[in-house]
Amino acid sequence: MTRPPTAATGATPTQRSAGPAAGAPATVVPLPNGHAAPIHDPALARIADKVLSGGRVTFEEGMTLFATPDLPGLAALADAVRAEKVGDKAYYVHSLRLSQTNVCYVGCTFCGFQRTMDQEGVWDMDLPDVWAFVEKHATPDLVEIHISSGHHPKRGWDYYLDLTRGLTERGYQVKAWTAAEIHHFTRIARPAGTTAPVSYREVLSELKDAGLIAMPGGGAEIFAERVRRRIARAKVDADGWLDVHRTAHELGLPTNATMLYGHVETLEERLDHMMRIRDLQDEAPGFMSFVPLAFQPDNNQLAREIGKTEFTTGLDDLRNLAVARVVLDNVPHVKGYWIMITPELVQVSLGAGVSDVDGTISDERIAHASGASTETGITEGELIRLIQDAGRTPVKRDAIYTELEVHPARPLA
Ligand code: V47
Repeated sequence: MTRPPTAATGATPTQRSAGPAAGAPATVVPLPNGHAAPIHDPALARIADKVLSGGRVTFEEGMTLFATPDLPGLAALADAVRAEKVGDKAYYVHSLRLSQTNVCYVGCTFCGFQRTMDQEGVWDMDLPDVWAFVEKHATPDLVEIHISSGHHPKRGWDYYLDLTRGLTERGYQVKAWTAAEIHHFTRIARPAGTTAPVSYREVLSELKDAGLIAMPGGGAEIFAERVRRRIARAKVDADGWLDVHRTAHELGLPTNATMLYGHVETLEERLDHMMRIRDLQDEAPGFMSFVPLAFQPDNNQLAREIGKTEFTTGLDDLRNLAVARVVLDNVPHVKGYWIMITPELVQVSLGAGVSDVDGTISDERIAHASGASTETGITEGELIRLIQDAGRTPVKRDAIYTELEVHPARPLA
């Protein structure tokens, strides 16, 4: 990426002076609207020059992004990186969240959603219940069904294939099964009488044949072993998660990557997580979107253990999204997940690196089981309005970012 001279200063990355005069910005970031944003922190300015000249941030520079006191400068840099990828477009999908069960045996400590089979509040849909649920919630515009559920100890492999196939045959794009679930499927898909798990490749190929079009990014949590052992001990490990996504990408199945932040992880561990995703994307491209998930602190063991009752703050959320946008230079989109950080903050984050606002969702269960304060769904009209009012062009997409409809941008007054 070459940074053009800016109207404000005519400066290019290589023309920046060694040190700013008192009060003067160290550098400026060209914005898509033809304006330029000042960067006041010299350490951030050095990184901006590198990034805007097509360079890639190192781990140390990533930590500088997390540490900079110049949040507006960081947001402007992330916005410039975003604009280079998508121009003034911001994406959303008409989606339905399907959580066909909350039965789960994994026991992640951050999760308020999971239940054992005999516990109060449990649900577990057979296939006819799933079809009825979808019929009840489907509108003519529905494109994507995103499945988000638990590791069920009893359901057999055919159930998951039939579920994927049945939804596909009804005309919906199925984005489903986290890497952690794929790992579980390698155990339940093995032929009777055998003990060795089948391979990730076999499981993914069968799901793809049944219609699976994309995979969500769940189950990544935080890759660092120190944290993973504490919050998701029984889940697939980091290498397993990455291996599933590598295999999916090799099979032509696009995926997302999440990161659960705002609990016991350090900023170094957040950055390490992003860097592992960046490395995998270099090696086996296929990630569509990076999705930071802000820890929801109600009704779960982790929140009780660490005495956490407060949600992440808006500035932490924004900084995290902006850092992700700058670090993950090879991932097409950073998603602002309105369910966990509110539609209002997602709208603001459209100026800090975010190019996707997820979807209409309709029936979110996981975040709300842990206290999310947002609605469980949102209308398409509301998503369009929040994008337009941020000065962006709303683009309705499908599960794999095919553009379905481009709405007009509304000029900012
Ligand atoms: O893996 C569970 C997270 C994930 C909590 O790919 C929690 O487009 C915060 O993966 N606080 C499932 N997060 C949801 C998910 C997802 C969501 C939106 C978009 C996409 C995508 C994927 O929810 C789990 C876990 O990391 N989670 N409990 C909690 N208390």
